[in-house]
Amino acid sequence: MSISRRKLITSAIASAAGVTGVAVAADRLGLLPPVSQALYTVGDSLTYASQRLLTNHTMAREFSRDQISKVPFPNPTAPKNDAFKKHEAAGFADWKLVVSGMVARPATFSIPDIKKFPGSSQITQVACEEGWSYVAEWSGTPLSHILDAVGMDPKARYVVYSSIEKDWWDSVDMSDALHPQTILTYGMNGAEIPVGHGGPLRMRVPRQLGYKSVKFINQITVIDDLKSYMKSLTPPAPPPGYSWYAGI
Ligand SMILES: Nc1nc2c(c(=O)[nH]1)N[C@H]1C(S)=C(S)[C@@H](COP(=O)(O)O)O[C@H]1N2
Ligand SMILES: [Mo]
Repeated sequence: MSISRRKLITSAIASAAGVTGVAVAADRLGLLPPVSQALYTVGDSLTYASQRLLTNHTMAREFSRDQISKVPFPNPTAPKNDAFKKHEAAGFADWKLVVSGMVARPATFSIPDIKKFPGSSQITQVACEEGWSYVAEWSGTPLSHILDAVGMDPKARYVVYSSIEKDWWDSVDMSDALHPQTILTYGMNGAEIPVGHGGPLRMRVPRQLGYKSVKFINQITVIDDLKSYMKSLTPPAPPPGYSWYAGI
């Protein structure tokens, strides 16, 4: 999106509501980021709102095969916990993805189960907030297929996805959860996804920064209220510092 269009929309929302009324107006329209991590200002909220208005249906850039990075950078490598090491030693034969929350039919999927859903591949970039990036081909199944299979409640607003590393989880709104490029990924560059890059199962959210693409996924929870969900966790939420919305 061009900066000038974003500015235009931002100032349109601002002048329509008056600066103090902006947050209220944006919230009514479903355009406020659901969790603010201390540093959110009116400006950040407006950026989120204008991004959302303009980019609901846009696609992340896709690259050609000759642009795939020769040496992608894993950050960090495999989880150090024993549960993960056991799974790795067993070739991930018992890896399970548990899907629950606001769904009609909570379910548990193995990796072969997930591979039965229609597949999708993309050559997209992982861009870390630290400034580095790489391009790889990712294959998996769109998250939307899994959500369809479990009968997601139409009132649900967020999809939380968690890894076997307890402090690594994140969430997206329905614009990203149902987006065709948001895929549960089991393949990378034509092979199984290596452990360093999130094998056996990784969420790829290519329209947002790398940290939203959580690795080693074993749980998906469909919810409508992110704030209370975060409060219900012990410890309450991941450490602040990363903004919830990281659109690129
Ligand atoms: N489970 C888990 N997922 C994670 C991370 C992590 O440490 N643990 N790091 C995140 C960050 S900050 C980035 S930039 C990308 C890096 O992806 P890569 O390891 O394929 O380079 O993974 C994201 N997903
Ligand atoms: Mo990152």
